Amino acid sequence: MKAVIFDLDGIITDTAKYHYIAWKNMAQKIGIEIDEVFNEKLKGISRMGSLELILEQGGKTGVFNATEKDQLATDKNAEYLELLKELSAADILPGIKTLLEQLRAANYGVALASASKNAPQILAALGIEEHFPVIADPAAVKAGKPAPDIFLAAAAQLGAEPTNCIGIEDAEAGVRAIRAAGMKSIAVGTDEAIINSGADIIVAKTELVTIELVEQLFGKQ
Ligand code: B16
Ligand code: MG
Repeated sequence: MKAVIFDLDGIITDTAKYHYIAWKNMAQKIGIEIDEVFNEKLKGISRMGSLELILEQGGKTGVFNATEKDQLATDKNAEYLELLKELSAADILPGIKTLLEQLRAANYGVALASASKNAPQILAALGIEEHFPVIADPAAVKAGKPAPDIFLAAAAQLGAEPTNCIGIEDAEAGVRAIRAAGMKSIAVGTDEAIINSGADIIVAKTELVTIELVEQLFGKQ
């Protein structure tokens, strides 16, 4: 089976802006300032991994114990979920709904490989959960992106060989994960990290990820 494995944040919808608001507010409460440039580093990184990067940024690594860190992450997630209440089908990034429909019509396997523990709720809010028979569970894999685990888990659940899979990502850590999984990669974005990510195909925007592009990449095998 040939399959396409999607990242969520930055590919299907843009939740990065909500993550940013929630992390910024949490960081401020403990005396740390973060900006949008720093926020790029959090893309694709797990919740606790993101918190550690923020603490490091503020010179506060090791200041909080495990219980306190859990509380900080929980508070951030509560605000994030509050911000997500407004999410609807209008927030699906351009071209993605059409791509999902075309992939289904052409019998491609489709799965989600997101670091987000909120992914099932987000897909439901967008009204596209029916397109994702497989949602790899980030809590069930050993290592987060840039390790290949989440993409390999998605392929295994689909019953697809990694070499028959294309991964689509907007984060450098995500592209590294796809490449480490031995899959073909499509990267979306214009920042330097993405341009230099080594992805097989790099496009500027989600609407440029078409079924023709997917077929072209499979044809290269
Ligand atoms: P949650 P992706 C990632 O999603 C986000 O890019 C990253 O910023 C976030 O920290 C991570 O999900 C965990 O999200 O707190 O909802 O579990 O890009 O892998 O779809
Ligand atoms: Mg992403």
